[in-house]
Amino acid sequence: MVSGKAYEGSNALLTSGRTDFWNGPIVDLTNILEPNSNYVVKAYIMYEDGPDSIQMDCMLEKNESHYLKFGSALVEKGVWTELNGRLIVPEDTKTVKLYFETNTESEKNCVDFYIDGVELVKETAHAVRGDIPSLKEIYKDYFTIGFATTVYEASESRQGLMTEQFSSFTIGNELKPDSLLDYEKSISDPKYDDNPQVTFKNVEYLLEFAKKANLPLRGHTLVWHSQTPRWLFTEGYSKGENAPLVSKELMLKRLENYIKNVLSYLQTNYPGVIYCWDVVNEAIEVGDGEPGFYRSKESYWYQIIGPEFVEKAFEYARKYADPEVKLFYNDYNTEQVIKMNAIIDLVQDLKSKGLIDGIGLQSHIGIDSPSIADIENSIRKYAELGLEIHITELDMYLTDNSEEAFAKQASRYKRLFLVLQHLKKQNLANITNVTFWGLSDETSWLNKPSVPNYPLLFDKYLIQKPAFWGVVMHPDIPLN
Ligand code: 9MR
Repeated sequence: MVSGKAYEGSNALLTSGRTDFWNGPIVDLTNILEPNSNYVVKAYIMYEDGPDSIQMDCMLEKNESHYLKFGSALVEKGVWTELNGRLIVPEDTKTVKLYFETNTESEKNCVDFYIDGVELVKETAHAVRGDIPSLKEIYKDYFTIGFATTVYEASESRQGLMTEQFSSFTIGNELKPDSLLDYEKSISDPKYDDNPQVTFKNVEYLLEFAKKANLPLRGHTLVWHSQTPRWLFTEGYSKGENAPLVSKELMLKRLENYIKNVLSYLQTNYPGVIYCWDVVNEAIEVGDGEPGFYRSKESYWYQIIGPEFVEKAFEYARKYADPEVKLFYNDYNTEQVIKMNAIIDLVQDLKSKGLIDGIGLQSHIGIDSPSIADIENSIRKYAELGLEIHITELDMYLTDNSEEAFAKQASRYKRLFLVLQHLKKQNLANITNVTFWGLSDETSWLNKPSVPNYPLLFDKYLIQKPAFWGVVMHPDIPLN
């Protein structure tokens, strides 16, 4: 142990006098680590003399004779670097020791190095997901089950779970205007002034995945006040902070051409992949105090076109969408009575004009509210309009990861799914899809490094949580 060198505190462990690459401090953990359990090991490593960088490995010595590498990192000279790994202690383990080594056998890389901040944490998750029931199978007679994913979350290692469990999906970000709009091309020629240009480079990977996996896609979203750059609304597509907004007439042309460009590309290149669209998202905001409770403050659509932008968006979507594509209005807090009534008025009008097929209820709910009874009553109300109902962005805000909190979440999910199934079974609401807003807690929009959140069915290792067993209505999950 030396002082004056440390990642944290004032001391670190110095390893010197090494004569081979595998020489390193070793700790006997035979009586500490339990076979078949999962552990996360973390340490910080630093060295001062030698090559510019070296690879360091976390190693396990089992039964005095087997060596298992379970984590590694490239460490740069002079920089404290985190080395971490996950390990499962094999069942036949009699003795187990942990050590760190350098990994450049050929060069007999025997640099001195410092170790600090070592942590060994047992994980409560199971080692493997095991044979679990499939959500899409369980609910196949009632509704399809979806999940949202962004491109970053859809790595190949996660795609197995996605296709085993789900029968539809939504792209979390990459089909939104800020992802599709092509600024350079739009400003490249004045002829595009009423015709915003689009590019699909950010979303191509997910469209290919949808096609390959044969997973129907909910299109999300064409017209929204958020994730839409201001330049779409300004004269000459100017990015100037105070650039003037265009006229209503020009904005309607931009709206029509945007919808046309997006739909025609997708329908030509990925025919049949997108089976429905959230044409307009979140147009109601009671707090803005407008007649009809339209969102005005944050919405350039409303500020330029007025309430008519909603109907126009649906009119254009109907005009350019393939005939079998279903058109939805999507919103959150749909159980709140004033908001619900405003949504019903808006949607009723669209329905009378034949412009809409369904309502999307986002359903970002909490662990206590809204009550399941309020959710049920609101769905019954929306259902009276005779439109399809999708639960489009379901998650359950929960910052407590205690066993009790997870059990409560599981019960609430179970109760909710009992209600959804009942409403469909009894023909009380034509619920045709239920989509979770994300696959795992770790990548949920609610999860922040400073305040972790646990709103979904799978944990960060993609292992099912009690909430999953609630949704599959396992008899061991009580109904509170
Ligand atoms: O999940 C999306 C997140 O990655 C984005 O940062 C966020 C930005 O607004 O949008 C999230 O998705 C939203 C969805 O598009 C509309 N309803 C609310 C969702 C959560 O914010």
